[in-house]
Amino acid sequence: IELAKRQACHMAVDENLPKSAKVIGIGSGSTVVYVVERLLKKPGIENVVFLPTGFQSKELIVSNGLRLGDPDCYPDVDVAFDGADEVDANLNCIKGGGACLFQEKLIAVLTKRLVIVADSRKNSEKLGAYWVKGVPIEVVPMAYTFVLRELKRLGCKEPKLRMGAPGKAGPLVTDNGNFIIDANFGLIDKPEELFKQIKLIIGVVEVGIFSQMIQSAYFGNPDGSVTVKK
Ligand code: DER
Repeated sequence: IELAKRQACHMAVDENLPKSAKVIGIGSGSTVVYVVERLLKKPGIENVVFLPTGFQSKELIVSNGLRLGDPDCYPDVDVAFDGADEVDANLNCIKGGGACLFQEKLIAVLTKRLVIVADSRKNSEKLGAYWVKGVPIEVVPMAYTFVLRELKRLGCKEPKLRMGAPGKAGPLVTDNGNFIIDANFGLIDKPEELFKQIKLIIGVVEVGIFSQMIQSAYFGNPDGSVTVKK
């Protein structure tokens, strides 16, 4: 799987890094590490500013000696590379498996081009087919009970508050100080519509459905080949 991820990331960088790139967004998760690995080999990369999508992403930038920026100072991103939990036939994505979906979506709306990198497990026809943990939803802590109730009203049988990792009693807390609810809606025929319905629930900060935001997706296959969706 790691070789597959690496192949996908190297091709994604080689095919999508504009020569004039000044600001690059770096996503979260285990796959995007190989994007940074490739970028480090590009001449002039020391002059590029990198925007993170969360604490882990920031650490990845800083630990590789790359220049760190933030959206306040660098609101125009030339290209962003990020992982995903599932990508359907129309380049809609479920994101948020790593609980970084809010900052990921902020970078997604700031960038001219958003490129997804993943292994073949994420390459799907319809959202919900592979990623069965549910749509990740970032919520304001004091509203989570209300949001759980509204998600049931929308048809989710058992929305779940995401609990912290072992050694952390209580729910996971995001980089922004919020909770995550995972809501399984089964196969998602109309991602854009579901996104809008969830987003309107009071207390919802952001929804891990990225609809019509991705320009291309690179999937590493076990045989070392790469499938590209555009
Ligand atoms: O949370 C996210 O959307 C991340 O991009 C993440 O889920 C991708 O993780 P992976 O690259 O480790 O599969």
